[in-house]
Amino acid sequence: MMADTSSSYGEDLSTTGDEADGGSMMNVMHMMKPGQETAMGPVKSTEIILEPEMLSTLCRLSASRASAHVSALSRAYTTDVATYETRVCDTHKIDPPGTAAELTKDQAFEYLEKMMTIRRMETSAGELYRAKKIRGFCHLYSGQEALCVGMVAGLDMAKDGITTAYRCHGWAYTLGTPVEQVISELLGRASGCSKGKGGSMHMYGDHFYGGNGIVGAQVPIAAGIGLAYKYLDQQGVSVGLYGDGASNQGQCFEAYNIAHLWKIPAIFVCENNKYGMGTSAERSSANTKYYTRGDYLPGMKIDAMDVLAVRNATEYAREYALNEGPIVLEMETYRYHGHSMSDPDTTYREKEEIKDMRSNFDPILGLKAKMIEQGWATEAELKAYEKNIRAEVTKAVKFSEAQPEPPVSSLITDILAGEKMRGVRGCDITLSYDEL
Ligand SMILES: Cc1ncc(C[n+]2csc(CCOP(=O)(O)OP(=O)(O)O)c2C)c(N)n1
Ligand SMILES: [Mg+2]
Repeated sequence: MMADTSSSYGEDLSTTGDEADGGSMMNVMHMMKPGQETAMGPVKSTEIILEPEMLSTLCRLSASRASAHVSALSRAYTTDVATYETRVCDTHKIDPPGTAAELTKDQAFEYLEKMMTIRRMETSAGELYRAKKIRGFCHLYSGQEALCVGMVAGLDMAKDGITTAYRCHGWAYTLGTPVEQVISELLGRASGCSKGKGGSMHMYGDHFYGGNGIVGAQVPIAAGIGLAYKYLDQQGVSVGLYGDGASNQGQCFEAYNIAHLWKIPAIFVCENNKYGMGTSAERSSANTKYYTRGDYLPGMKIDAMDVLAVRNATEYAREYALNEGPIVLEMETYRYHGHSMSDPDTTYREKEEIKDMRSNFDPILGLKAKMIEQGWATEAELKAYEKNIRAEVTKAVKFSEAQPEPPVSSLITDILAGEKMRGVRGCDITLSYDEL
């Protein structure tokens, strides 16, 4: 582990500019040390050198875009940044990504805020369920937060798409749905992200294709979205997430097959949280090396309790999927609660196991420790930070509880996108709600 304690902080280099010009500029820009020889003579103090190739690249850009790039890049080199070693990925038919992961102070706070918000949001959802205010299904994501936060950090969400299963609250939030819309949806309120008609398992958003209740069904959907990206030459990657239990569904293998044949830019992600309902991975899967299950597809196993490992592997996989085609990622994670709220969670795993995971592998505690180690915050400051997040989530719950339920007339809307509904059996769609 090494730390570079530069005096101020700014943006993440990898998010500045588009790939076409910003990306190539990165290759010719160096941090030069005092005394180091350059074509322009020895460097007098630590400074950023723009090499001729980079200067000409900048000239090709419009003046305003060029200056935006320069200021962003310059700021990035005065960022508080630390480098951490992540766990080496086990791999199948592909070289592993590097283990060094950079973390800026800004990124650390961003990831922490997101993970803490999800944790608190899920705790509140559990309380609302126990109070019988949330009805039906409710699958919590506590313990798995580093997965959605790390993956979204490693993707380009202006271009990429995500499809997941029913354990989707954290994904909806990370992909831009405000907490109050997630909670409203769980409570079945009109202010919910699916207008109160989807509930826990059916949340959608920009570049977010659910929220799917049928185990495994999200995998071919993701392959189809990837095919659309390729067909339309959109340079996007489609991510399809499924569980260790879902991984044994035949449709996963059908999706792998067609994705490989057609070189679809897809990342198939097995969220191995060790259980499918009350059945352990060992009892449900003949081969628990989920990253090898794509056979002819390359695969990697990632420590998904570490947000940096997830982000790094995602960046690497995205590049691969765009250029070569599909890849399988096994994200090794853990769920803290039962499968759903109706799962007593006492018959198939030991309390000690959950306790051990919570104390020794928790993604939030792991990131907090790094931030304290770097001197970016004290324990007390992070406690106060968490208290604020808790207050925000409580506000969102209060807001949601005060919202109305969707009107009964909304039962016959939003059935087909962009098209008039052609008729519902047993119901005359030409009648207004009052006439029904
Ligand atoms: C096709 C189908 N079969 C069975 C179910 C019932 N079911 C819901 S969740 C689940 C277990 C899935 O476990 P896993 O894929 O590991 O996901 P996790 O709940 O651990 O996130 C099952 C069997 C379903 N929803 N759809
Ligand atoms: Mg599972």
